[in-house]
Amino acid sequence: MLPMEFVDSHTAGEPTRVILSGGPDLGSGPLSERLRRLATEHDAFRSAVIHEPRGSDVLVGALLLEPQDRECAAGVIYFNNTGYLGMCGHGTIGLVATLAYLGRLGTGQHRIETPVGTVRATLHDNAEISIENVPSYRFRNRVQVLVPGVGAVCGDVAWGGNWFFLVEGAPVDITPANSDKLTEYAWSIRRALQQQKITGAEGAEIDHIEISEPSADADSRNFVLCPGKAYDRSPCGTGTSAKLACLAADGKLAPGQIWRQEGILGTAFTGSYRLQDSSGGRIVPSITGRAYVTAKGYLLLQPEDPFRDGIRI
Ligand code: PYC
Repeated sequence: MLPMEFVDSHTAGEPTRVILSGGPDLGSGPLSERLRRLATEHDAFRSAVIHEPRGSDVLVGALLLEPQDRECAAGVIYFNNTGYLGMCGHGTIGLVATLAYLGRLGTGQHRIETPVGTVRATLHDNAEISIENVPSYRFRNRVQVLVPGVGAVCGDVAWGGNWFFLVEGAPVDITPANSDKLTEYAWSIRRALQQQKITGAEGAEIDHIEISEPSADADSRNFVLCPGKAYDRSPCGTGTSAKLACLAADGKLAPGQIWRQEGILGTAFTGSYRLQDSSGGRIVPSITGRAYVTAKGYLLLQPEDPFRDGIRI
């Protein structure tokens, strides 16, 4: 494998590693087809980039690709310590900050192709970045799941580019000091959802758990557990989109109204939505945040390295 050129950034505390070159050849088909090829034929690439010793469980990777639609500024596939993400909000903000840092994007609006659809991103003069996410919606309302050792937990199932189970009310305050307890709580909900076969549309696995509580400094504070048991350091772009879809469905947030979503570190995204043209209850969420570039370099994969493809546990 060739050296892989990368840029690291963080968005509201959550890291993104953009692979600029040296990734596998996935052809030039639709992003969903290239994702299928990446997952089935080149999963060692994901593992080498994300797992120790080069990465960590909390890192989200972003493979930069030529878009199929030439109107788009870039194509991208996101991945993490356990697999692949349809879309990633903090990752898209990190991707735009990275491309701006490299001089490949200027201020203004850009389109980015992902495996679950095209998203719009705007780089503002003040370096903030807004993304207009894929259409989002609440799939099921007030679903009860019986969680062993906890009892009945009620939540909504919503799509924000990934599948979320959203619970109002946390068992302990949402602070970094409580991250272990929050992780165990959210993980037990995730397992119970699997066991009780509670899914998203068409049987899709709900692989993100979002716990919210009121906040003094924002409209809400959340803890989001990602598929590989790492928690999102940011307020989670797709999670905030799913939350906006639930608020819209409950009539608690009007189109255009601002929602400030804080994450576990106290960093915040600003969200709002418009109704999708042909509606059916779907909204188009906009999420605004800021990312900072932290590193640039090459990942090297020496053939004789026993951990060339990362340490898979
Ligand atoms: O910001 O959408 C997001 C996200 C998903 C997983 C981690 N971050």
